[in-house]
Formats: sequence, C-alpha cells, structure tokens
Amino acid sequence: MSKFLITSALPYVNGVKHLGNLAGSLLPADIHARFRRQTGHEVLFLCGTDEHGTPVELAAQAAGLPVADYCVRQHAVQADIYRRFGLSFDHFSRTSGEANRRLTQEIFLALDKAGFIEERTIRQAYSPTDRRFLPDRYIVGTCPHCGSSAARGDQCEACTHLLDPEDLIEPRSAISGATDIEFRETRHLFLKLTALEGRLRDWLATRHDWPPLVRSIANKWLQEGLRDRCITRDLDWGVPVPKPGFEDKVFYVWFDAPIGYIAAALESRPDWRDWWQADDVTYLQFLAKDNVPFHAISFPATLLGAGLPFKLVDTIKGFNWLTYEGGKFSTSQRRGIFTDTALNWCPADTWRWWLAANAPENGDTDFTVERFVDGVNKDLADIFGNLVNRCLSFAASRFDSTVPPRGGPGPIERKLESDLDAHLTRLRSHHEALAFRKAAEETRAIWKLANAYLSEAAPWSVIGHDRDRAATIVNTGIGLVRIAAQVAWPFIPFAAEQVLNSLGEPVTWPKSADALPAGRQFRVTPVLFPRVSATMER
Ligand code: B3M
Ligand code: ZN
Repeated sequence: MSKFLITSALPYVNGVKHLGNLAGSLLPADIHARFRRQTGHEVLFLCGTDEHGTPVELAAQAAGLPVADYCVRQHAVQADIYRRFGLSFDHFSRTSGEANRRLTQEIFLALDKAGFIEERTIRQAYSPTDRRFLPDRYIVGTCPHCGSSAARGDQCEACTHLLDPEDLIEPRSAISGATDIEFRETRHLFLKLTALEGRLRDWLATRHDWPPLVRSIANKWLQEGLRDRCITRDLDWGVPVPKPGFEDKVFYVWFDAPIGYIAAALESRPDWRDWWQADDVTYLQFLAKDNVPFHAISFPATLLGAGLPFKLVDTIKGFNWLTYEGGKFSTSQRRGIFTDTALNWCPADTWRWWLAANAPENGDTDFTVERFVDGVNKDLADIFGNLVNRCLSFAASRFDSTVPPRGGPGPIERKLESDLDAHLTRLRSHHEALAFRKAAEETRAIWKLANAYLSEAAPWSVIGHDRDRAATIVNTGIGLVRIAAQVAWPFIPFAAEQVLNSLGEPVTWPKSADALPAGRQFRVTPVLFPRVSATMER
C-alpha cells in the first residue's frame, strides 16, 4: 500500500465551469483517485476554488455583491455541482481562506529571506475613472501593428503580436471604457526565477518520466529562458503582502493559487504534514495545458526557493482542449455545455463516461451532441446496461433472485478466466500510466467479453435440459456483472455502486476467479441507462 496525493487544478470561482474544465482536470483526477483507493492505496484528493484575481472582482461587481460574499456563494454552487458529478474530493477548499493566506505569506517571507525577491518600480496603466490600476488584459486600444481597434494590453488577438500596454494607441479601460488612462510608477515585488533557474533545471532533469505534452511545454519555457516574475498587484482583494511599504498590495493570483493545494490539506487534516512533508507519498497533479507553466516552472521554483520542506510534484498529467461542435468552449460567450445544465440533461455517469473515453489526451477532442449521444447509448445502454439487465433478469426469474451454485468450469469458463486476467492486467497498467482513453477502452472490452460469454454459454437454451450447467453459467454471469461494475466504478460510480449494492458486493479491485457465494439473494437493478437523444429537454 502506498500513499497518493492527488490534486486537480483549482477552478476559478467566477461562474459555473463548462465541460472542458471537467474533462481536462477534475474528472481525470477523480477517476485516478478512485482507482488508487479501489486498489487499496491511501489517497488524499484535494481541490478547491481559486478565488483571487481581477476577473473574480469584476464578476462580483457585475453581480452587485461584495467580493467576499460573491465567493462564498459561487464556491457553494460549484461544490454542489461537483458533488453531483461524483467528484470524490477529500476536501474542496477555497484559496481566500485563512490557511492559504498564512501559508502564502510564510512561503513569501522564506523566499525574501533567501534573497529570491526583488523590488522594482514599474509603470502601469492607471484609470482615475475606475480608481484602479488596470492589469494588462483590462486595457484595450488600437494595435500599432495591424490597426485592430480591439487589441489588449498583453496581446493583439487579430495579428497575435505580443504587446505592452504602453504600445496601444488610444488606450482605454476595458472595465469602464474610460480614456483618461495614465501610466503611473508603482513599486512591485518580483520572484527572481532567473536566480532559481539552475535549481529548477536540476529538479526538472529528475522528472524524466513526465508525459510528453507536459515535458515539451516545460522544456520550451526553459529554452526561451526564464524571466523574473512580478508577484504583486495593486488590488484590494487577495492575500496581503507582509512587507513594509507593500501594505496596500496583494499577491498575484498565480502566486497564491497553487499554495492552495497545501492549504487544502492543512485546513482539513491534522496529519497534513504526512502528505506534504513526507517521502513516502507520490504527488500527482491534473491540469489543462495552459496551466502547465505555472505547475512545472513557477510553483516548483517558488517551493525550491523558499527551501521549506514541502513536496514537489512527481507527475503532472496535462490535457489538451475539449472543443465544442468544432469551436472553442467559451465561458464569457456562454458557448458550449456548462456543468450545471449538463446535469439537468443527462446523468453524471453519462458525462463522466464520454469525457473519459474521449479524453483530450493526445490532441484536442471535439465534443458534439451527436457523438455524445451515440457514444453513451452504445457503451452504457447497449453494452454495460444490457449486460447487467439481461443477466440479472434471467437469473432472478429462473433462480428466484438467489445466486445459484457454480459447478466445475467448462472450456469456455477456463478461456474466459484467462482472457479476463489479461484484460484486468492491461486495465490496471493503463490506469497506472494515467492513460484514460485506453483504460476506458479496456473497461469496455471487459463489458463486451462478459456479454460475449453469456451469448456463447446461452443459459436460456441450457436450462431446459441441464439445470446444473445453467446454474454454473448464471453464477459465472453474475460474477461477470460484478467485475463489470467494479471496473466501471472509477468512471461511472453511481451506476456501478447501484449494481454492486444490488449484489451485496463491495467496491474492490476484481479477481477473475472468485465465485459468488451461492445462496445469496440479489436484486435486479432498474434500467441503468435509458437511451438518451439529442432532442431531449435541456
Ligand atoms: N484557476 C486556472 C484555470 O482554472 C486556474 C488554475 C489554478 S491551479 C492552482 O484554468
Ligand atoms: Zn494587431
């Protein structure tokens, strides 16, 4: 038995997330956490809402709420949705909590003491109308390169040139539209990534087994050369900076957000040090590819520089994008399917299954309603649901809802057992390799194998002339239903538990040869997966 610390990227608190957010971090983290628990390991699975940053402040403003109240509400909304999706966090935290403030300040002070923090004066856009400094993406204007009038302070989306806010012609505030923009000098603190580069490189060299997507993004950053990063902001909402002269500033959201992973343990577990300051723990992070630089470069550099005994990540599983009907999911334009409406349309298990079986692992995956409907009807209704239903219904009607005794195996049972063993071994190694699509494929193959066994052994044709042989087949069949549900559990926990409960079986990792005890009563589950259709009410 080993210990696995598992974190999913912390979703921003502003607004309900779309299916892409679920597919690219929360769901795979949950599937892996379940697999590790199921195989007898000790797991601490942490997540929470990321509650700082300008977009959160603006969303609160738009909702007409003080930002702290807004966060309380939206945190609760997201927590409820994730519970309904079966995400089995041991704790779902908030980065604006007390624990994260204390830890962030402690880590900053250690970095400062070690000489990795530098004060610099920078010029930043200030809007007297908004009475605030404007972060780069909140200042818009005309692009000096292509003349587009919608260029942002960090980049022109029309011609993709990277920009500095001062490059913009006729700059204005993206918040109020105000044009009285000034560039003011302001003091800020920088994390000296350049001074940490050597240590970071040495550490990254030990992470040779990272998946290619993550490694290539991290290497690209190193090749381009690290730059010192400004880690403070002129805002009210955030973790206050504990340094004289900086009392009116807060930390940049990406400085404190990953520290929230540690805070989530600290505030929920008396034994948190056994997870975050221990050598016998494997730490896995799940996140979308745009988050890789923060997790592979800046957060490790922060911890390395602070020199405090916190664990560094062992493996980062990064995901590509889930697209929606050929385009981007977009929260701001409300394009795509969002996690709250998804649950009103179809059960959590159907989303979980499709998003895992089509995980954007090796490239982007396009979600279309048609592919979704087709996929879940085939896999869940026709294969898994049908297996459970036809086996248990037959057994119930012919053996009085009681598991019949198993006699000696015939040749098809012997073949079945060795096939099953091979599948289970492969399935396990796909899970261990964080290969979600392959794990789903293998799971489906086990369901199919079970269906094929029942069709071939055909207890309905045997029972008329050989009741003992029919009993053996039915016992084996119910055993297969159990295994089908057990391997399904990480993916579709609600249906899997329903099946296992009806058989009186626990959620464990299956063993192919175990016979079900004869004489046990079981229940027939109601239809697990009614067919879904594209025109169903949403
Ligand atoms: N909230 C970005 C995102 O959801 C950010 C992740 C923080 S992980 C520490 O894409
Ligand atoms: Zn341009």
